[in-house]
Amino acid sequence: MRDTDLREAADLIDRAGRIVIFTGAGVSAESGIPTFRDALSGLWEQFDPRRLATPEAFGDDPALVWGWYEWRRAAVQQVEPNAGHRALAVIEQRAPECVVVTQNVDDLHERAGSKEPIHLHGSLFAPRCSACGRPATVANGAPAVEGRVPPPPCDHCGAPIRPGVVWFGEALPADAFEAAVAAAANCDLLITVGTSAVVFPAAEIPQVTARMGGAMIQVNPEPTPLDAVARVNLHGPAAEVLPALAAV
Ligand code: BV8
Ligand code: ZN
Repeated sequence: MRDTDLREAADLIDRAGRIVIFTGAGVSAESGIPTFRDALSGLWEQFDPRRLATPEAFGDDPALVWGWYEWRRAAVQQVEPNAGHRALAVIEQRAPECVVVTQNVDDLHERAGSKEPIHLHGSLFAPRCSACGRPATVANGAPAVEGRVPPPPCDHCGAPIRPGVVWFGEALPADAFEAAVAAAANCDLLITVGTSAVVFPAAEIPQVTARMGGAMIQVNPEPTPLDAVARVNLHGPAAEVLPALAAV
């Protein structure tokens, strides 16, 4: 990552009136939360996350899928936001207007001080009834076992509680997606961090900014389809690049 790129990125941020910060699993990697593409550890190693994160998997084996999400939720509760999350919160606070749009289902942006991030794919902390949709509460702390955990029944109708995330094949929450598209269409600058930009329709968000003439900064150690439309590509890990960017 060249100093000139960092300088150019910092200038784009200083000159921007309206900023969108768009994040994927890579921004949480240095907190110790594996991305979807990293090999899942332990019991889950034998499973493909893209097959587990589906309504079919939950229908076939609710205890396996609920156990996986409970394990992931406990893992998030045991880690801290990293310097990348915190630097993004600083950039957000300095900007005249700024909104965080995340594909992540953890609460690390909130815990780092970001205000009301838009969660395009839901949250590990918003389980709901799989039938009547009523919000359900989750016990704090790690599940008793790492493995299959039968989902609790809904207090109201008795159907199984499900994770409050968007599974493959499910529609994104319309209000969240519409708000994200509007912000991306009207911003001067979109900063994309830690996403492979291959899951749709979320991956449309940075493309909207590019089509509407907004500038784009990308932070990712690997190339992605967004390299072609980013004004500045900062190739490095979020917890190293973002604090350097916020400090320029
Ligand atoms: C929909 C929540 C329609 C759950 C997630 C063919 C068949 C079937 C479906 C499709 C198909 N083709 C397209 C589709 C649609 C499908 C899709 O896009 N599939 C892809 C795989 C091709 N999309 C959907 O199904 C969506 N719904 O289309 O519905 C519809 C419409 C109307 C009515 C009914 C239905 C729903 C998609 C949402 C799925 N849920 N998450 C959960 O978390 O369990 S997606 C999940 O995977 C993540 O949220 C993320 O968005 C995505 C990718 O995960 P990762 O790869 O881990 O993360 P990311 O992409 O962010 O990549 C990690 C990046 O970080 C890498 O680039 C890496 O280099 C970088 N990195 C690593 N370390 C660092 C770093 N960067 C910075 N610093 C570091 N240290
Ligand atoms: Zn119910």
